[in-house]
Amino acid sequence: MAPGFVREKHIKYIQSLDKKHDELEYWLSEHLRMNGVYWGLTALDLMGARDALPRDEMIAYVKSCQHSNGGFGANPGHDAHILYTLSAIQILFIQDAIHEVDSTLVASYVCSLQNRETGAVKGDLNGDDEDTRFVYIAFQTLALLDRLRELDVDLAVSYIDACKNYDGGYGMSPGAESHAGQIFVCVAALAIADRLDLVDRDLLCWWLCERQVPSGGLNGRPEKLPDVCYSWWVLSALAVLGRLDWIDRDRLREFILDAQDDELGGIADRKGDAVDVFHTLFGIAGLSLLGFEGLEPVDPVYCLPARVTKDLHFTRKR
Ligand code: GRG
Ligand code: ZN
Repeated sequence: MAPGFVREKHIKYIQSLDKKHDELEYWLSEHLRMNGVYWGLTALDLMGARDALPRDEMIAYVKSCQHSNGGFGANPGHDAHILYTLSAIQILFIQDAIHEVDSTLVASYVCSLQNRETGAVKGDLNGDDEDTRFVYIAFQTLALLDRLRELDVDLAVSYIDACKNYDGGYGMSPGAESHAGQIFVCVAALAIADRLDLVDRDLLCWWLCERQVPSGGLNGRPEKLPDVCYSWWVLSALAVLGRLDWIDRDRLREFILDAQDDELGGIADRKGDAVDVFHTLFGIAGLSLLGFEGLEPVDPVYCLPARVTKDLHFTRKR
């Protein structure tokens, strides 16, 4: 029998992450700090505890990571990348502080990463790695800034469509294998663009619900181990496509609760492993999608508290 949800311990665990400056783990995660703040803040907000981290300090930290080209790094002095730029804008959005940054500059950074021939988006100005993750990130960042029209959305949608596979799933680039993480980003991007008509809904949802294994957990591809973060990548896509009831909710809930550290807080990828803030967010967000009592509703497209995105859904249609 899985333990109950240890809300207070999860809150303390997330609060403790910023106080571990003398521990190796803190410095090893330095390159992910902006993502970490988004994961921690969103998890707290879904537990109704957004104020457990200091708001003004957080906003000042986010601003200190912005470059003159408009993009954000993971930490002050780190190179700008679209991954951290989304997390920065998500943090400001949750904190109702978007006006603290120059959104024209941020949007121009994001749009400069799009390949205007194929519609694909790269991760930063120096690299040439294109990935459906970055298309979703560009869509979400611009939607939060109300500047989606500045990107060639139709071309980006055609790139996503070119990444669709015979099994109904999506990969990171045309011809790449279907993977639940990539399916989440493609489905959510198509939702933002109001182009879910391009999804082969029954075929894809069949592939997604097949991800549930006998332990109740979900894996990201056939034959792989179940992992709590797929409670987000798989479940959110099923939620967007209206097929949440195609998985066994009770068994998945038990799998997530079992992966908690019920003494010190936090959630791991699976029972017995070390906890981290990434799996803590996706475990909590998965429980929220399952309608778990006491959690705030999460938006399956934006992975943000539904409270802060409710008006975006009226502006999504172009
Ligand atoms: C706002 C929620 C949100 C996300 C931002 C970065 C990003 C956009 C999305 C990431 C989507 C993705 C590819 C998730 C998968 C992450 C993951 C668990 C990768 C592991 O893949 P493998 O192949 O592991 O190493 P498996 O589970 O297949 O063994
Ligand atoms: Zn994982």
